[in-house]
Amino acid sequence: MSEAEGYPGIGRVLVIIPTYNEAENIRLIAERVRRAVPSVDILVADDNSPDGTGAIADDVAASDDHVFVLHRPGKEGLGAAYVAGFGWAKDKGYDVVVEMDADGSHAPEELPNLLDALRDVDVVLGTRYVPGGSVHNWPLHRLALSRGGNIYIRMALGMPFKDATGGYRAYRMGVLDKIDVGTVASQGYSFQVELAWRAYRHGLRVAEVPITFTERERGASKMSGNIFKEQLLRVTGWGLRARRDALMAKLGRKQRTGSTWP
Ligand SMILES: Nc1nc2c(ncn2[C@@H]2O[C@H](COP(=O)(O)OP(=O)(O)O)[C@@H](O)[C@H]2O)c(=O)[nH]1
Ligand SMILES: [Mg+2]
Repeated sequence: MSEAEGYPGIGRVLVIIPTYNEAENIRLIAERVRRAVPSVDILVADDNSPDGTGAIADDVAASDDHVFVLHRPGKEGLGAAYVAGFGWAKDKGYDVVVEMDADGSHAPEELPNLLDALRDVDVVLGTRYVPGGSVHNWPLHRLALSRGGNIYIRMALGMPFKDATGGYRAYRMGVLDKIDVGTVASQGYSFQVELAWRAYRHGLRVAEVPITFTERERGASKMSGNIFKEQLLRVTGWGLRARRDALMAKLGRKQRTGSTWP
């Protein structure tokens, strides 16, 4: 297959990398992605980073016609950057979008594993918490927060995924319309949970593929207490609503069939 047709059996792939103050990382990650899978394109979605990430990304794009930059006016959170990137991908006719962090936590060298798995499904979640997956250089409290968060999500939502908060994923483009991604309200990392939840509720085919997550060596994390709180509140709300809907559906059915409901 020629490079113009994209990744074999998958088509044209756009790797979206959201950035906020990733000046020390953006050049390296773009190079690693291009080396690992030369057929993919990259879109850097930068929120006008004060450290000049956007200008460095422009520089990379100027010397590589597979790299593009979406300049956004200011910091609006990971979710908004991805939604804008998805819209860009749709306009340009890509077949698949990939989410990837800029800080090297998601190894571009593992991207073929995600894309190969996508041949049989609609969404691939890169997963730290299945056999073969791993987390490196995270302090214990961060690991506990992530693992505990995922256990809570499984309990609250009754969805089977082992890693619903991860940010290394591949989606077929058609999926994003099906789950109406433009209406996703989450700002921070609950964006990832919301997309997994919508995919699950729509009965889409979702696969989890093991990944090796390595904490950043350069630059600062944007994780905050508020981001964690947003996730907790939203997940609890979705879980309660799902239970209420299930109950209403059950009661409605009983009413119609004239069973025990008065
Ligand atoms: N465009 C944009 N990118 C963001 C924002 N917040 C985080 N990111 C990017 O999202 C990715 C993950 O963020 P990071 O700080 O590494 O979070 P952590 O890995 O959970 O500690 C990185 O590429 C960040 O630069 C934001 O508000 N806007
Ligand atoms: Mg990170």
